[in-house]
Amino acid sequence: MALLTPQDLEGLTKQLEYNNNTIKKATGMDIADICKQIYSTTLDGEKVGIVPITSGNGIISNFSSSLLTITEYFGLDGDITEHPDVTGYYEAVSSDADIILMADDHIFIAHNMRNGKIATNHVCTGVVYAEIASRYKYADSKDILVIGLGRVGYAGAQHLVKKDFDVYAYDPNRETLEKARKELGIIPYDPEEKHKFSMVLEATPNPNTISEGMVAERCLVSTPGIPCGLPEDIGKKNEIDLVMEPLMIGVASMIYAVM
Ligand code: NAD
Ligand code: 2YH
Repeated sequence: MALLTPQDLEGLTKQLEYNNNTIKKATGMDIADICKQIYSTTLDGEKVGIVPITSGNGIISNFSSSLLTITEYFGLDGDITEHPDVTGYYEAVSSDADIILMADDHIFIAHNMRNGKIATNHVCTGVVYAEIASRYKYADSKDILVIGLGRVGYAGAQHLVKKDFDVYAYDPNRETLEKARKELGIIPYDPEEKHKFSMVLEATPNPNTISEGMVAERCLVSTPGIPCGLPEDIGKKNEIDLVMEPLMIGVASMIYAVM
């Protein structure tokens, strides 16, 4: 599983503001409005306990501070615990945190201590990036392409199927693709096909996953994938609207999900 690096998280607020502008232009809504629509919830200054976790590859130097920036950006009262791990968890619960955020190498969770709701980053990221793609103002049909059906892409594809979109999907892993066809009813997509999409959700850990034959003249690529799957020249040539940000959009989705 790909781990975030400190470099990914540099200039996070700028990245969020830039993406929020793109999202507004492309969908008419900002990220908070989109999250409110998905989960039918609102935020009200909740207290968020952020617990650094040392297991596996250990602490990412600016991960907890990035989560603090995000909670504050959305008007919440964030606090990083003094200690990591179980001691930090105890600290957060004892200091009456409403929501706890913590991540090891495998899973990143938000847990609402008041209502018991728990959400994972991979599902919430897939859902919110899918929702952004699905709200593209200039879409020419209900056809939408999902590239990559791993933990994030599968959740995104599932969300789009539930929303009644015509979901085409591609993953080089045949078993993964077949599983999504059987379980979700996605339409398997062959990258050699001449089918251009105006809405694309890309969720792979690889670059250059998007080729010219996949994207329409006016197109929104919504991608949490790191690195970005859209080659720069294709993006520029086709004036593609690109939403891509390494942490904040997914975390916003997690927080709204547990309210
Ligand atoms: P995963 O390993 O579970 O799934 C990745 C999938 O992509 C696999 O099924 C793989 O077969 C497929 N794939 C690889 N190359 C492909 C290609 N060329 N075309 C189509 N599919 C291809 O990974 P994941 O947990 O779903 O995460 C996906 C990406 O999203 C990673 O880069 C991860 O770091 C990133 N991520 C970003 C955020 C964020 O907030 N921006 C949050 C979570 C995950
Ligand atoms: O980056 C990760 C994993 N890829 C899981 C996230 C799912 N998208 N985890 C972050 C690890 C943080 C570290 N333990 C810390 O600093 O607390």
